Amino acid sequence: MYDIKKWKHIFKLDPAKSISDNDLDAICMSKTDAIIIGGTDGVTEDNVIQLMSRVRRYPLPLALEISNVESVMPGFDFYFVPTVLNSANVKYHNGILLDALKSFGHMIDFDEVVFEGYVVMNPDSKVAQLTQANTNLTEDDIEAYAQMINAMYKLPVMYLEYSGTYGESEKVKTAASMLTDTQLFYGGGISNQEEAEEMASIADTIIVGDIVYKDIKKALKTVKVKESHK
Ligand code: 1GP
Repeated sequence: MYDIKKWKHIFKLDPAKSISDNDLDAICMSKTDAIIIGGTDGVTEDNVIQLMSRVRRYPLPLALEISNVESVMPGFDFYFVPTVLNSANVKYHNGILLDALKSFGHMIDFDEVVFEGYVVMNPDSKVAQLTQANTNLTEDDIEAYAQMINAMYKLPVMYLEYSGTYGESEKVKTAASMLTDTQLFYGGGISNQEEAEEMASIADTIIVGDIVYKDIKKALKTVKVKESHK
């Protein structure tokens, strides 16, 4: 079985965006540790199934990050379930989860489920707007969220989500310094190898998304962090 703790680099592919076969082939053959399929809006059963079947031709771990119950389906190695801790709406803490468990709780294999403690940092991102996240967070706030995730909720993953913008390394360091058991995912705005290196030297795992669709060559270079962080 795959060991998520060893993952340094992940590409996140948005099922609502189109990607050519060539680019997808390059992403899947890039030696990234895993692919996550996930997005904030326009995620449907149809586009998830399509992308899943294309990625499944390659022998690498594939996770679905759940954004709505309608697009969940069998066939993934892992199901990443976000709980947005700085959301002002209980739906994004545990409301969607409650509905999902009521419908599917009896058939879930919990060994495949990874609960992610999300802290959303970019106020202009779709995810911040959708979840009504309070992104105005001080270092003290980040420290407390990290403690909450690591020592109290004891979640396996803390996801510092800067989606669409490159984050403040000091805040990422603050989160990292509080985590003893929880794995730190950093995602947001990584658009070249240098940025990938910087965040990979602080967080356990970096997530690279949008640059795949903007500049595939630069996206592929971010995988080099695996060489410097063996
Ligand atoms: C988004 O954290 C990921 O959920 C990656 O962010 O798309 O900005 O690379 P980008």
